[in-house]
Amino acid sequence: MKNFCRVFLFVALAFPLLLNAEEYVAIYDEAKIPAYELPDPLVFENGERVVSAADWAKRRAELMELFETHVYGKTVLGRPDEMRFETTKEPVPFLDGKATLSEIRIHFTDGEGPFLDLLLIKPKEIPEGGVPTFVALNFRGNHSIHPSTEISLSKSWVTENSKDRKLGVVLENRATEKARGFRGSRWPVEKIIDGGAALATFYYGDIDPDFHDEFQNGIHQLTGVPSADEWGSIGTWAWAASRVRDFLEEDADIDQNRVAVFGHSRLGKTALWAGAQDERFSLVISNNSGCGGAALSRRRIGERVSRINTSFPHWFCRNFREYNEEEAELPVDQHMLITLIAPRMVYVASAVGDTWADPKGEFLSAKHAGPVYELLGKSGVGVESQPDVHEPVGGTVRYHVRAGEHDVTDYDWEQYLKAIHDIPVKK
Ligand code: GTR
Repeated sequence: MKNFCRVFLFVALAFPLLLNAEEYVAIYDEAKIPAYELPDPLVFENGERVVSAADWAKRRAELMELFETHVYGKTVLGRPDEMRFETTKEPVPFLDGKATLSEIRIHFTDGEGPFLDLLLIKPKEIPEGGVPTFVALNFRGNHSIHPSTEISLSKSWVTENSKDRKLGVVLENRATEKARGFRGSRWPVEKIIDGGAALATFYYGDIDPDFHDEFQNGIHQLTGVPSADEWGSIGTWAWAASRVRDFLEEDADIDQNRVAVFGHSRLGKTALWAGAQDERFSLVISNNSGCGGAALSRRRIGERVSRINTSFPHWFCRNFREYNEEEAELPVDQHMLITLIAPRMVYVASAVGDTWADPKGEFLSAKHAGPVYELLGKSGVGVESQPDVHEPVGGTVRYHVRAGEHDVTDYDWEQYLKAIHDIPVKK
């Protein structure tokens, strides 16, 4: 018996160690970053310098193609001719009457086939010129942002982890009634309404459920399996944000000059890519977006290209895998993604405890986008080094790092509300 116990103990202890042998080891020590040189957004691929706004337009096109080919993949679908908007819930009073809530199903075909459900919450009083609006992607279904039973419970496939099972919010990959509002802490809806903005939110899984099925489900049903330089899931989610933007164009209540796109984490990566491609977003908000988002790939801190492509093989285009251990070979780095948004406003936000996403790398991207903004007569972050916690910086390019973990908090939203009102009015 004693021997059996010994063997049992040995197996129990050794097995996880064996399993961990291949485990990814993240670097957090700045001293371990190999020397790197960032590619210059203001130098053409042929080595010539960008010296004017006209040059920049050409360089921007060059960079866009590089990101399409090597990182996110080409967006293979435009606005489908068959796209139609079905109001599934006419506006009802919400938040004690200070807001209205409505639901719209955006169909991408004239039949059954893929659609997204948009939840639109607007202040009751619409100011002259319309209300600034956040287009925001959510992780767990529209019902997860607020407990109101006015919000339809999503019927789409949703992720299910052990925590969800314990809470009873997801059963066999479907949301339950208990899921209403369970992600409410990330969505201070009342603060947004009191802050004079509207919220247009949708569940990213409506477009492409977030697991790798070799691109069979979601919007891929319309476009087929992508080739190596065509979109992965991030590309599809970004495309969906643009279809929501299409819908908002037809709504007279919306301030068309002040529409932001917002996302957290993988959806922060998505927001940046959506904002880079779609110039109708006049503010682009990346909340804790990390690797493949705002963080510089060449720093290799926390999550690296190799790790993200292994854990999430469906997010980026297949070509991105070529850079798994070869960040220095990338023809771009993530500061250049931010330059694609210029001269429009961009907000990069980090959290001190979110080391996996490399907060300093996120700051440096925002900073190194500065020269392009300056060339176009706008301001960058305006500081040399990462500011202290809760000290937002910048003008057209903004940045803050807050206390706490990988999350979205009221503090973050307070800054985004200020930013959306600061979007310059077009003359
Ligand atoms: C992590 C992933 C990050 C980030 C995050 C999220 O597992 O490594 O890149 O995207 O998920 O989206 O919550």
